[in-house]
Amino acid sequence: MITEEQAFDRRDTRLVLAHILFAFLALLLGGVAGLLQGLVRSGSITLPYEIGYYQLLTAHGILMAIVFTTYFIIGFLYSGVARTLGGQLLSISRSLGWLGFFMMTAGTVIATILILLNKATVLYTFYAPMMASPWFYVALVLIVVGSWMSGFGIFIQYRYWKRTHKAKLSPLFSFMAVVTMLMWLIATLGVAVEVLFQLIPLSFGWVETVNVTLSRTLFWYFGHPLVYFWLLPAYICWYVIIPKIIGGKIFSDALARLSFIMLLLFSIPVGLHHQLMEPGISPVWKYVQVILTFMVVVPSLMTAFSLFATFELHGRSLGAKGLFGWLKKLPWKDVRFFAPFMGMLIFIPAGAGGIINASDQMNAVVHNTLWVTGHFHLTVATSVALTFFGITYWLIPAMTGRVLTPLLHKLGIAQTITWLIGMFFMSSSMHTVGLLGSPRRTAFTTYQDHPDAVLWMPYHVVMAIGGTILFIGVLMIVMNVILLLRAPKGYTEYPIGEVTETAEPTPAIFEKWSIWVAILVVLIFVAYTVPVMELLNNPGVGAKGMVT
Ligand code: HAS
Ligand code: CU
Repeated sequence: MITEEQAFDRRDTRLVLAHILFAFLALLLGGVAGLLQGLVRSGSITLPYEIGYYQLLTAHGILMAIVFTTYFIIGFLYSGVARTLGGQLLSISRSLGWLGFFMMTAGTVIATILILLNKATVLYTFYAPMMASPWFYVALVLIVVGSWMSGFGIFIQYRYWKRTHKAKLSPLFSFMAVVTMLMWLIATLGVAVEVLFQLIPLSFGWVETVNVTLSRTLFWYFGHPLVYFWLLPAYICWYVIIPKIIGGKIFSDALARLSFIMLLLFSIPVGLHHQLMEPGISPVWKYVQVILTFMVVVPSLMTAFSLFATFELHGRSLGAKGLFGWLKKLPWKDVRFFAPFMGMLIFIPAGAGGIINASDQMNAVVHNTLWVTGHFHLTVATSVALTFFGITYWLIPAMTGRVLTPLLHKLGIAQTITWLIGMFFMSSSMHTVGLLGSPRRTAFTTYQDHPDAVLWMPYHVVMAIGGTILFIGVLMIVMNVILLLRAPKGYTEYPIGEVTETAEPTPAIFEKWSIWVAILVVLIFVAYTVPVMELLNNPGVGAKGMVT
């Protein structure tokens, strides 16, 4: 039976579904680009109609890493905020959600058209002095400002709930949603400055040259927290949703909030770990930011600890014996668990790879090689993507009043396994060939049959095989989404976990936002003031923009 309280307001359903379905459309288009570029890179095909490799690579990066993720995240956060903060969205929050949706969609459509016209072949990092059509940057502004609107909608709903529930602890999901959007807001300021004050003036021809290192520093001030913007919603699923799905409890509310606060504080002042190999930034500041990078690893280790605790406590309550007996008690046939769990499992080697990247000496080995591409296909394209897929299996039915059938569970598990196999081939060959020196962001070439390049070729072929399997995985998830929309009518629960009874109460300080934002601002100033001053005072010879 569907009770009033369980069913979603239809207007909220529409908003959430619009975001989720748009995300999967982007995944499909981005997947086509990914397939083609894997085949080109391995020398298996050449592209027709003068389509360029880098054009595809730009489309793939923007559609997957920016569009798929951002739409999915906003849809998911809105659903959970509606569910946990009063059962439905305030009309102002809903309106801001739609405003954000339309702004982001306008931006996405313009950006995609320009990429297809080969007027924005600058990859998803749009490094200067490469120069796209100015309208591409305007489109990016629309996407970013649109996402802010959705963020404001979430903040307003949260503040209203806090006002009307004096002295009560906010629900964990909503707290985490606020942290995610707050981090996003503060992080995107960097890229906004880069785009508004450097790239738009350059591409419109208002200025002659651009300070390249400064633009990259502003980009990575945003670019690292960007990866946590993808990760935190997956963590929300792992902390809040998964315990409920397995029938267990959240290990500790306070630990979960502390880890999110630490992620908020340490995600931003670390961007220089993407610029360790760059001249023009003094090593002292790289060192400071590497230390902070190792700080941001701590909350992920806490997350791993907390998840193990949830799984083990649950398993033991069902009578599991021995060190790993609890593993047998987990619901392996439930795709809502299986897909995100595989994401967690992969996050162990993925995170280890990140720690390697962040270590200066080792970064010298892996920087700008396919190793890094392997790293982010494990992190965002496996840990995060599989978690988002896992969410989709209950989110769409819960929002639309349908049920997840046993057949869909099986199809979902098959999709997850396909993804894992494809990623195994693709990512492990990327990691290996990266160590052998094969560069990233490069189209097919034999380097005049240089012996090193000859060594790389078989790995590039394996990458293409993995990429092809992954493309089948994309088609499978898109098919599953369509089947979910047509699943039989019925009631599906929105799984929100409860905390173990024995956990310590959560200190109220976690919701003293002014304190955390103040500490964050101090950290940002400590980490960035001197390096940015150095870059401003020593712009060297500014570079002229160039169209690739
Ligand atoms: Fe990264 C480059 C460092 C995490 C994404 N990263 C990238 C790029 C992307 C990306 C997209 O320091 C390329 C950007 C570009 O285009 O140039 N990364 C790190 C570090 C971490 C890290 C230290 N990255 C991520 C995440 C991403 C992501 C998350 C996306 C979602 N990364 C770097 C560096 C570079 C970089 C350098 C620049 C490289 C270069 O030279 O260009 C850390 O946050 C990782 C911490 C994670 C852990 C793992 C915890 C494990 C958990 C799972 C528990 C499992 C359970 C299941 C419970 C410590 C929580 C167990 C069950 C059993 C049965 C065992
Ligand atoms: Cu980073």
